[in-house]
Amino acid sequence: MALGGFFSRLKDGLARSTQKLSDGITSVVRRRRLDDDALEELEELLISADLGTEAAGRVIAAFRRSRFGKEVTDDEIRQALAEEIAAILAPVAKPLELDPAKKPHVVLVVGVNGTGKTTTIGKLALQYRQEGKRPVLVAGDTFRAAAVEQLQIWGERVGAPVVAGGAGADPAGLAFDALTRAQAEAADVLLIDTAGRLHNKGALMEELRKVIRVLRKQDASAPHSVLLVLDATTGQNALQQVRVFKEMVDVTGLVVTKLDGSARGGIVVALAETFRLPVHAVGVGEQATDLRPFDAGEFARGLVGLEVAAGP
Ligand SMILES: Nc1nc2c(ncn2[C@@H]2O[C@H](COP(=O)(O)OP(=O)(O)OP(=O)(O)O)[C@@H](O)[C@H]2O)c(=O)[nH]1
Ligand SMILES: [Mg+2]
Repeated sequence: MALGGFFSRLKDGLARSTQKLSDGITSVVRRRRLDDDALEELEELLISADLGTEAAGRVIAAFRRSRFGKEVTDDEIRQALAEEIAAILAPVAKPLELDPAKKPHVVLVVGVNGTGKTTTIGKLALQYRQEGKRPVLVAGDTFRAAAVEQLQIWGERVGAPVVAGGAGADPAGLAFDALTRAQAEAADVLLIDTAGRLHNKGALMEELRKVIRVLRKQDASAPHSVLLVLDATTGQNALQQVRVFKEMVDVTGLVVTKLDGSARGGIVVALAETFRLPVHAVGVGEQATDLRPFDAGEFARGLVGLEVAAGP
C-alpha cells in the first residue's frame, strides 16, 4: 500500500475520534478570543478526546503562555495544538531497533487478548524479511489451538519458520527450543507470541516470568525487547493495561493497533505523557503491510484534523 494510503487511513481513523475535538475547536474559536473560558473549554475537549488530564493540562499551559488573550483563527489553533501534542509524542517515537550483535535479538510480545499481538508479529516478520533479515516465530500462545494456526499462517505468508508445539504445550519449553534453534541458525530476531489471557492474572504473570527465566538459561540478556501491544479502540483502558503488564514484566516498548478503525488516537498522547515508553509502531489495518513507524508530527496533525503530508 502506498504511504499516501496509510496516512489517509490513519487520518480517517483519527478523524472519527477527533471529530468532536475538531468541531469543538471551531466553536471555541468562533465565539471569542483565547480567554480563560475558551482555554477551559479547549482543555475539556482535549480530555474528552482521550488525551488525559496531564497532557491536556500541559498543552493548555503552553497555550496560556504563548497565546492568552489573542485573537486566533481555527487554523492557528490547530497548528499550535499539533505542535504541542507533537512535542509530547516526539520523545516516544522510536522504532524498535534490533541489536545486530544478538543472534537472535529476542522479542517477547505481550498484551491482553485481541489487541493484535499475533497480527503484529506477522507484520513485523514481513518487515524483517523485506529487509533481508531472518526472523523466527514462536507460537507461545498454546492456550488456544487457533492461535497456533494463526501464527503458522503468518509464517507461511511471510516466509518465516514458526516453532510450535502440540495443544497445551509448555510455552517456556517452546521458547527455549526456539531460541536454541534460532541461535544455531544465527537468525536475526526471535518473535515470541504469548497468550493474552489465562485463567487469571496470576497465571499469566507466572507463565510470562517462566518464559523469561527459561530464555535466560540460554541467553542471560534475553529478552532484549518486551513489546506490549495495545488496542487504541479501548481508550482509557489501555492505560490500565500498561500498569498491569509493567507489574508482570519489564515492558520496553509499545505498539498501538487499530488506529484505522473507530480509533481513539488521543490515547497515544495519554500513554506518552503517563509512561514515556517508546511507541515503536502503529497498526492501521489487518493486512501484512499495515504496520507503520510512529511519526509524532504526522500523528499530531491527524489528531487535530490538519492535513497530513502524503509521506516521504
Ligand atoms: N483494523 C485493524 N485490525 C487489527 C489491527 N491489528 C490487529 N487487528 C485485528 O484484530 C484482531 C485480533 O488480532 P490478533 O493479532 O489475533 O490479536 P491477539 O492479541 O493475538 O489476540 P489473542 O491471541 O486472542 O490474545 C484480528 O482480527 C486482527 O486482524 C489493526 O491495526 N487494525
Ligand atoms: Mg494471538
